[in-house]
Amino acid sequence: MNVTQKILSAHLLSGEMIPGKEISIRIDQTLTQDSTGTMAYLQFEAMGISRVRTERSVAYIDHNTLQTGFENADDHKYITTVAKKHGIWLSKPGNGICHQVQLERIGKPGKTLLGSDSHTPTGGALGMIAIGAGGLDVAVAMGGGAYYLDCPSVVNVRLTGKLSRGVAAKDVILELLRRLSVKGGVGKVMEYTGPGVATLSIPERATITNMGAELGATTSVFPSDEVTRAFLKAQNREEDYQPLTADEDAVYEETVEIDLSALEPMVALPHMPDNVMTVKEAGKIKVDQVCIGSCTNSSYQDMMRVAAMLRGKTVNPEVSLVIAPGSRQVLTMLSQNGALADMIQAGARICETACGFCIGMGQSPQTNGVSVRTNNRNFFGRSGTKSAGIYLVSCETAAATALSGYLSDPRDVEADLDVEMPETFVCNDNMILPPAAEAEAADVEVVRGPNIKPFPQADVLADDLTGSALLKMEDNITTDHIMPSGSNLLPFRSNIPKLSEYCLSPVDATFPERAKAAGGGFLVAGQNYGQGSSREHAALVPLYLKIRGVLAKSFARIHRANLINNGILPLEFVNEADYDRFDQEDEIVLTGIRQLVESGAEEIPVTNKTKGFTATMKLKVTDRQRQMLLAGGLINMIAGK
Ligand code: MIC
Ligand code: SF4
Repeated sequence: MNVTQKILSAHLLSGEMIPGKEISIRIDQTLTQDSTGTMAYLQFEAMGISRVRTERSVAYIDHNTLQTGFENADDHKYITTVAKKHGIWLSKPGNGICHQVQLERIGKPGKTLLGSDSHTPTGGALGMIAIGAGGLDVAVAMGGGAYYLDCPSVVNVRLTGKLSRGVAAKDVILELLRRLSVKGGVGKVMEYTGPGVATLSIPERATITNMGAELGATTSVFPSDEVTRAFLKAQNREEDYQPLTADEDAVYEETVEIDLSALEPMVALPHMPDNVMTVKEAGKIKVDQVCIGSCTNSSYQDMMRVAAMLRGKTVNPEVSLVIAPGSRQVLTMLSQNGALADMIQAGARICETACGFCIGMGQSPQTNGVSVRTNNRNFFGRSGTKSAGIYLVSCETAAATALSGYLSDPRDVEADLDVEMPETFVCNDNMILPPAAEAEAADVEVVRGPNIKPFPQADVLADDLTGSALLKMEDNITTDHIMPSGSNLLPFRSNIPKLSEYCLSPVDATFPERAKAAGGGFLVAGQNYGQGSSREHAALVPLYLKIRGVLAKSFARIHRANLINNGILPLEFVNEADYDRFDQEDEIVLTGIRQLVESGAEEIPVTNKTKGFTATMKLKVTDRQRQMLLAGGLINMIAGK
């Protein structure tokens, strides 16, 4: 067996391990973060389970930390109290980005982790099967319920050679994105093998597994080896180590070969993470801002390389350099060893250890600005400035760029980039609060400020559905299009009515008004609809606007599950050419849809009344998902049972 099969089969609760077939697995650990967590906990409460049944569940507060009004603080208070009551550990704001802290302090080889954040696969660096999902699926897992997924096919990403000086782990994943695209990993686990694996540290592996999310992959995983042991030992938890490698005769569905020695510094150009070329090919681009941090590139090793490059130099006068170390552990160590002073002296602006600029919480670039960043997503508008162009690079390329003022190849900068992994990290978990003991949980009061609003629930599926095509969209619509974030909107993640005023506004600002006036309808989209974030809000808000179904060429994995969990029909064009025959405002009818879903029909006739034709759409769902659609979503289904 390969590593993926070993972990999945050890956790298998139902189904057969045949790629494409539904399986369900037991979840050992969960994580939530604040921007998806409030909804996940409201849903967890609605299920009426008093205490989590996982080995370890952690609630992180790392996304909304600007606290520009009472809303963020309300969310923090709610999460803190609800976690304490129900057996969940709480990582306080300031302790770090969820994926970085989970890697340092919580993750364990061989375990399963489900997180309400699409970059949960970061944990794959430790040899875990770590999957991102919607808040509702995570709530179910916290309650001890199974997690259902399509059994993935496993891709062998065989690494040979060794990265050369100035070429980073980020360049490995950018190269994969260049080759495979943002749809290339759908339905797959990217499993790393080969002699190159041993040359990569755990944080380097984590950069790769983290950004595997951008391939659309179910997750990514590395073996657990001596490098893993050394990392866990340095984190003062060697007892969590367990070796885990693929068998000699392990079988994979596909193989991709990467020679690490042959790689060069890469860059993803606006506005897609797969719009990749080498830094040299991109040429001399003048830059206004450089941001270093995010869950992709904010480890101690990353930061030490940046500090080495900045030491004794000054950032280009026309560049604003922002650095956000990923965790309090990293920040503490940088402040103790002087590296932080090197950064500050070079002219860097140091930000809180949080998601920050990556999710548009501050540091929006100037009009038409060029911003070079180390995060994983450069989707249109995500930075908070619609006219800005975001370029994704490694920490080394970012530091070289900050110094020169132009997109620059780090191999041209003189600095000692050989940063050894420390033998011991500073381990202090005093910002991870334990939950109340079971006997005392009843006395914990859950505090709900005025920003905490109930979540919408779907109705049972009607016999027929009618409505107009409220919006027609292109390929690769992201969750940042469907439900934008940033400092204006992230404070309202617990307030669906307020968020609904901005739904799909980056595509068409008139959409929310029109949807409300029409009393709901349908959406039409191209390939890979809903790629990106796990935010369930991208389904909850359309549900609130009474969207009954999405007609698309294809869907991204997490978003598709979120739609079904919330009772919205995901329908795929059987004949892609039919997409061209639908226009915005066409009247759509799904006659006898309830009966069709009940009967297990996989082909759904969708009538376009305006144009006078009927297209066949695919409803590719399992029996369990059919029950969910009929009941009006997962919570209704559970309540009905
Ligand atoms: C993101 O990177 O888009 C986020 C913000 O972390 C999201 C979660 C969210 O929308 O709150 C994710 O990746 O799932
Ligand atoms: Fe936070 Fe950005 Fe990572 Fe999402 S991608 S978890 S916003 S740092």
